[in-house]
Amino acid sequence: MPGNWRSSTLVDGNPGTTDSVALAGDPLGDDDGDVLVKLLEHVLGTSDDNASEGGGVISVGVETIPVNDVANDYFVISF
Ligand SMILES: [Ca+2]
Ligand SMILES: [Ca+2]
Repeated sequence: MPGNWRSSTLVDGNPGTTDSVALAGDPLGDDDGDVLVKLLEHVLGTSDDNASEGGGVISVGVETIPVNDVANDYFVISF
């Protein structure tokens, strides 16, 4: 299978057409200022033109987590 193939988002696929949506603009930009970059908004299907969509979907932070009985600080991404 060629490396650029992917599964369709539609049941039974969409032969002869595409359902892909190209990302336009700076993938690291945040036009609506909701702290979610355009690339993540694209992946999540939210709008980078609307701060009420996407903000709060993903949060990042540092948490102290015990692993094998040793507690350390870890970078955590929650969604
Ligand atoms: Ca955004
Ligand atoms: Ca948004």
